[in-house]
Amino acid sequence: MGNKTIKAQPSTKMIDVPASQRQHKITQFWTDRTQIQSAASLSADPLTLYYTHPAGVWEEALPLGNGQLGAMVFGGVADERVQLNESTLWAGHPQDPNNPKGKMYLPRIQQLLFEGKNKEAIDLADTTLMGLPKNIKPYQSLGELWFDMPHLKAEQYTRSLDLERALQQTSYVYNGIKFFRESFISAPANAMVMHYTANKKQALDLNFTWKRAQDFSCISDPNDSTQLLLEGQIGRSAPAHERGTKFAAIAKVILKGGKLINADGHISITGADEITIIITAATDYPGLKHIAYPQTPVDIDPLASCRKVISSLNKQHYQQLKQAHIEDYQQYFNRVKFNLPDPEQDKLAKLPTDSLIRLTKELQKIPNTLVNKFFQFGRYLLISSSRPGHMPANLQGLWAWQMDPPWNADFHTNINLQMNYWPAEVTNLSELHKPLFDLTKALIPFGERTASKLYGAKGWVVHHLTDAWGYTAPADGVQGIWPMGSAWMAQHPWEHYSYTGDREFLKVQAYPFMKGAAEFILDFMVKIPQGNSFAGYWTTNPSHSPENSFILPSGEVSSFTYGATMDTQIIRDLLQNCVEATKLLDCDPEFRQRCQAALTKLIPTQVSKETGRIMEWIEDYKETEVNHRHTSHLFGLHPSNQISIVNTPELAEAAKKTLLSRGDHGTGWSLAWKINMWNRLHDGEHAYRLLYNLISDKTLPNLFDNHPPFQIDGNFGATAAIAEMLLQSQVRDKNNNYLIELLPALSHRMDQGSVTGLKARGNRTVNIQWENGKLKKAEILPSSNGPVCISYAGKQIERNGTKGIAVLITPDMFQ
Ligand code: FUC
Repeated sequence: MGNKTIKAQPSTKMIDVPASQRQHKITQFWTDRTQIQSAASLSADPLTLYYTHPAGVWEEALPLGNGQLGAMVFGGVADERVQLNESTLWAGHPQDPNNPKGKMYLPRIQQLLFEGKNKEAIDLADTTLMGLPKNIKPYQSLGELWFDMPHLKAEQYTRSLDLERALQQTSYVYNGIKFFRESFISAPANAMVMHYTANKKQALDLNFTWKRAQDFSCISDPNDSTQLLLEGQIGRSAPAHERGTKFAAIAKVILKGGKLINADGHISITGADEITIIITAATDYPGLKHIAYPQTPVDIDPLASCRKVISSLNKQHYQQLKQAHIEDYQQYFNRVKFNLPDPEQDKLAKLPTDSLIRLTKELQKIPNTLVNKFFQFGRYLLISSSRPGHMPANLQGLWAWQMDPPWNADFHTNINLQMNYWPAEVTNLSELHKPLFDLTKALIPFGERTASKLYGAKGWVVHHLTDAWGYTAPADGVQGIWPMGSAWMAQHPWEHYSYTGDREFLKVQAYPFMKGAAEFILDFMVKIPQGNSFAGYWTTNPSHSPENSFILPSGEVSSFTYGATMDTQIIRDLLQNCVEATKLLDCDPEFRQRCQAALTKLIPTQVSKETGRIMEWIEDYKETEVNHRHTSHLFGLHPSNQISIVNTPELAEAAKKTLLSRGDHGTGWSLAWKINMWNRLHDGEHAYRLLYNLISDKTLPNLFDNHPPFQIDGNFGATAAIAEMLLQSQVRDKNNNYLIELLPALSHRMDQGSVTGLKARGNRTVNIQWENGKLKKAEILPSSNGPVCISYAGKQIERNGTKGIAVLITPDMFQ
């Protein structure tokens, strides 16, 4: 313990350690050696995930998080594994990946596409528009804590995740002694806390160490024998210019009774009554506010940041830390209560969560108790992965165990990142939307450089993905030339304003983001030449309907084109929102006129004469994959509101045909999107069928969405969809007031229930109760005086709302 020579290494500022202490790589297959002999009888807590055995693989472990730190707890007995993340631990650095040839060759590429010479256009675009480099670097796991205890047999085992208090618990009996472990990640403490107890004194023996796959050291802290340090730097053995983010973590032990030995990067505890382990982590990532190209060197010492956190917590007792964590978490979680009563609640609530998922298939319906859990789990994940001041939720929220997670666990902006935030407003977690706006703000200078260098355009652009370092150029392959990411991202601050009515936010953040995105679009769009369909209209060129391809009349397969339907729908949404924002803020009349003029030049959403479906491209091409996972050309149905059964019934009918032909299967997120779309068509039965497919087929044992592999967007998209089965507010009435639609897409499978605390646009809080598939009662709490317009079962009513006084709604009002 602490008897090694420690000297500072000037180049990396990290503690130098002998090779023996660096041997904690995750190389061997992990398994818990314990034989589980019996499971505990489970308490019937409806909002808890239960299991009767430890996680065998990561996808069975249970997530904890506070927006900065994340952990996956396996619940092992003899061998426990806790995999950790820090949300800023990204490989890479800011760069200028914009292809210098872009602007020069753009007109030629556009001409080739207008002439139908797609193949030539692809070849030219591949060498002149693609980012240099065209791939981004990944988000990485921070490291893992591996524990062992001498308990090779366990009885009455259970592990759980309590969604109401954000606590993970593991308990079992060994040798007649009951052992109990509880963990959480606290936002106020900025730390994970693990607490070990037993119902007998001196019963706790525990060893643990830090592990990682690469680029790290595990060190017994020379300054504090109760601490084990993890230190590293991405690519630390690479040449200096290739080294990346530095990181550090501390695991600190606080003992009641017992002895502790800390040596060679291992802590061993014997005979303790109680063990508390406090874990914190930090990196030298400068923060979204400070990324810039070229990057100014940062001087952040991650280990010093960790030491500061630990010393600030030193004096707090476990119960105090726990209490503060629960209070902080519940300020968000408790805002919405949702209950679908389950006639078999007593029986089903006692089933482990993985069995409940399996039962779904057997029953051919989702047990209500599982719908309740699944809905609140989505909210739990957003509270745990997206907190103001931290990074937005990435493709895996903030949980990833690999050094190279699927799709780099990046921010995909052609559906996935946006989907992560669909539940933020309607499920009353509005503040948690803010990390997305911080990312947006950070991207603007990078996106302006890309707009100018590639397209000679003003404003800012983002293509189909981005990272923590402001990557805005086209990435991956030619399918990455999709300059619509910024325009879609700009929908989110507008939605935040629509729900909250926060004018200051509209003025200071939303509108500047939207205006910049629209300025790019207005410069980027070109006039369609004579000889082509819609000659004289304005359109995007080049363009893609994300990731789908089509067959040209010549038989050639392509995905590259001009004027894909989705582009026009995104642009219409953005320009209309900009027009409205300039009116609300009484500003920029000239810009408003430009937007209005452009709106009259946009190609209308077209219906195929042949199939009756919404056309995905400007020509009625046949798609190569009828069941393609993206339903991009229905952006107008959801998340936009250009297609609705009230205002555009013919388009709604065409959208329905489109959804039917796309089918009822797909990746997790694809299903979640389609559920939202069926909701907008007020088809609760179809929406429920897809929710069933999602939960029975695309949900992992820990309730994570299974793309496959795990991708978190499906959780978020489905949570938003369950809320929109009960409440929608995107449609306006004739006076431009948001219409509060009660129970617009209720399936007979959910024919009884209640929800409180959902949000409708215009900052209204909505509580609804229903019985036998019909509205029983609703309360709408307005945040300002004025008309409140409500629709139910196809009928509309209007009431005068008074700020802070609930408007009571009963079904007889709609007769
Ligand atoms: C989009 C999808 C894929 C995947 C990836 C991260 O490109 O088409 O299915 O979700 O994002």
